[in-house]
Amino acid sequence: TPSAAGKTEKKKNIDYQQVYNDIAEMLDEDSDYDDGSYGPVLVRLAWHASGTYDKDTKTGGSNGATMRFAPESKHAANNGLAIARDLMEKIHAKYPEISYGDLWTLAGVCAVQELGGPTIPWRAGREDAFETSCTPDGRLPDAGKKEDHIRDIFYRMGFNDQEIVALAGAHALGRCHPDRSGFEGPWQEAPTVFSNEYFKAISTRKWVKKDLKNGGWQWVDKNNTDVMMLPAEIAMYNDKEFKKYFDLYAKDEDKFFKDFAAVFQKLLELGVPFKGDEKVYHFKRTTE
Ligand code: DDH
Repeated sequence: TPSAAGKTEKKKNIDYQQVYNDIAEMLDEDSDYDDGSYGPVLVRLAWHASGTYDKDTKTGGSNGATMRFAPESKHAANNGLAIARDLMEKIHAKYPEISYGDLWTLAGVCAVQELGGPTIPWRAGREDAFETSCTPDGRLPDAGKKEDHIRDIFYRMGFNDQEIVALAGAHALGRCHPDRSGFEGPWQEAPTVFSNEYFKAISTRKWVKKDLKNGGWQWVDKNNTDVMMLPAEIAMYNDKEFKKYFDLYAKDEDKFFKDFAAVFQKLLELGVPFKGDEKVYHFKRTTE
């Protein structure tokens, strides 16, 4: 059960590295799930919990973890994320003091790092809210729309063009599911490895339109029609301002890792009321 909103928080005594380790252990516990890792869907949970932020009204974001409640849990953009939230309930049962916002963002950090991505600095400080703080539908990007819509959505959070492209590199991970978004397939052939392969794929392959059974369409690689791009992504790639960053990250993985670490931390911290004295964690990978 969610903890009460607004209660004065005592200093919590949680071993966050241990929480990280427990989540890491969970990532590949079911080899039949998708490509064998829960990592990608946990990254998506962290992102959808955070990406509702509106900088003008200072509403939404990972503070509050309002996706626990309807109507936010039922927003079409959040289809399939019950899987990730249910996984996190098991961790929460072991660490009842942790807020859901802290837990979900920590899980996103853990998944990125364990799948080979950069170290993402992380701080605790989110507090659970009630369902009255649920955000309105429509704050997350619509994959069927074009680059102007994507700019509207991410500028509202406070990101610039380069940050938007760096964030999109998370699509190296995971896949689209017909029963969640209506799209189908991974963005490239190694969806459980965090890399700059997404940028290499979008910038070097020949993308052709494919009609889907549900009446929609997506782009597929002419030479491997199992891999895909969303309509919004090719629209972004064809935008001059966005394109230069796609090409930059395709050529320079170190630069992508560095920029992604900074912008993913920024995303996960949007709207979080830090007091300023929080410890900054750099979690150790389980392989370290
Ligand atoms: Fe995404 N994403 N995303 N995405 N996303 C989907 C899956 C995943 C868009 C649309 C979709 C980000 C940005 C965008 C991840 C991370 C991030 C799916 C498929 C759609 C559709 C869902 C499904 O069917 O299961 C669009 C549009 C954008 C945009 O920027 C224009 C960002 C910023 C992130 C991030 O994490 C920083 C991940 C990971 C997945 C794979 C999930 C899975 O289960 O696998």
